[in-house]
Amino acid sequence: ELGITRPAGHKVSFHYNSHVEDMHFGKTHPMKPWRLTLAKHLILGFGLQYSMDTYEAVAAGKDEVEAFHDPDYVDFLSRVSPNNFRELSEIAHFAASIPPRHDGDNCPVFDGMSTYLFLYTGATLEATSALTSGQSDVAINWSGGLHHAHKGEASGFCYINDIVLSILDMLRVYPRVLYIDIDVHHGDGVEEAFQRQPRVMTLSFHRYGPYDDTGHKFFPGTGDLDDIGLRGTPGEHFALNVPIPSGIDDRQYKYVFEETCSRVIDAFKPSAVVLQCGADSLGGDRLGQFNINIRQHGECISYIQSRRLPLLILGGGGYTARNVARAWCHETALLTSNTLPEQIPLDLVPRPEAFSGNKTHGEGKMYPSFERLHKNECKDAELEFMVKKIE
Ligand code: ZLM
Ligand code: CA
Ligand code: ZN
Repeated sequence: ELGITRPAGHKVSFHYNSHVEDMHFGKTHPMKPWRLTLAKHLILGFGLQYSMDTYEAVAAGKDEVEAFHDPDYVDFLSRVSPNNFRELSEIAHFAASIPPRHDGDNCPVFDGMSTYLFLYTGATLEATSALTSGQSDVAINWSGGLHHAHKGEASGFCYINDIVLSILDMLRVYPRVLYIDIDVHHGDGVEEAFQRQPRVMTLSFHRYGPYDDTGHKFFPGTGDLDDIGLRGTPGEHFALNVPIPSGIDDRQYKYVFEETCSRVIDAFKPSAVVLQCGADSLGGDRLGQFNINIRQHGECISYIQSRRLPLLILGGGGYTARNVARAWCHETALLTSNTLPEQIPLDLVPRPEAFSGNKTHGEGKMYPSFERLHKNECKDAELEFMVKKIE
């Protein structure tokens, strides 16, 4: 052993299967898989594929998905379609979260759904093995990061929890895994799966409060400060939540994110990190209520990458499609140490008229300003109070 090592944090791989783009959750459903088409075109348009290993992902196997999910539920997901879901639901109590029972608007059964689910999961599992085998230092799957799915139940646009499956794989190789979630929603499914597990620390930043801007509870309504893992089990203190009021801006987000993550990484000493990069925390998101810019969203990713641990990068929410694409392209550039020009090379991205209702896409503005997009302001004192409490 001469002790020659490849410098850490340099080899990046990208795991994706374009067939996930073909799916439609329904006409007005906020989750638009075609945001991944936009992201892909930007990434390819800038030539970022030359800075990474790119892999066309294959679908996950049912057996792989059963490492976390109930076999009956997996079987249901693998066979369900708009034509047969009524018959299947009748014999399957676990389909309670699929229409017409409840939450059916959120988690509809749509054409090609099985293909979609097993492909995004396959991409995450491939990305995971690129890391655990030591082939990659950073592995990216923008189609993954579906953090709400439970063992036997779909929730909040998520059916298979690819994150939990990935962490379970990682635990075979790494002593400790840190999960960080910057989606505007609480990463409840991942937290719940590992709430008794001291080898996995889950940390979610999310919109939380008694009521949101519209007078309703912000989904899923969990993840308060005192939610720290299951009490009385070894997992107690191995979950952490940062509940945030609406309107938080770049400076404030940078403060809570870096203060919290530095302490968590120093104390927990993870062997690897899974980062869910939901882009619904951006200002101007159709569902989100934060006020942060693509630049700060990206800085969160750079901050974690600078700790030089094996890093799995996943997508998640993000409902203003053009901004999702800009953010994830920008972050792919950061992860591969590329600096992008301020202008998108217009000849390389799909023309705006191809996407009705998205007239601003392709205007060439990479870093839109979101200043004062939300009416609500977030008070510094509230955030300081929280960081003190987390200490
Ligand atoms: N109703 N259609 C984030 C998951 C957020 C629960 C309120 C359904 C919507 C939303 C669905 C077309 C991630 C809730 C909502 C209406 C109960 C949520 C279908 C509009 C529509 O027009 C819509 C008929 C739909 C859903 C809005 N749902 C907005 N917010 C949340 C789930 C997922 O980003 O974290 C990760 C990918 N659900 O607020 C209701 C309470 C169902
Ligand atoms: Ca979150
Ligand atoms: Zn979300």
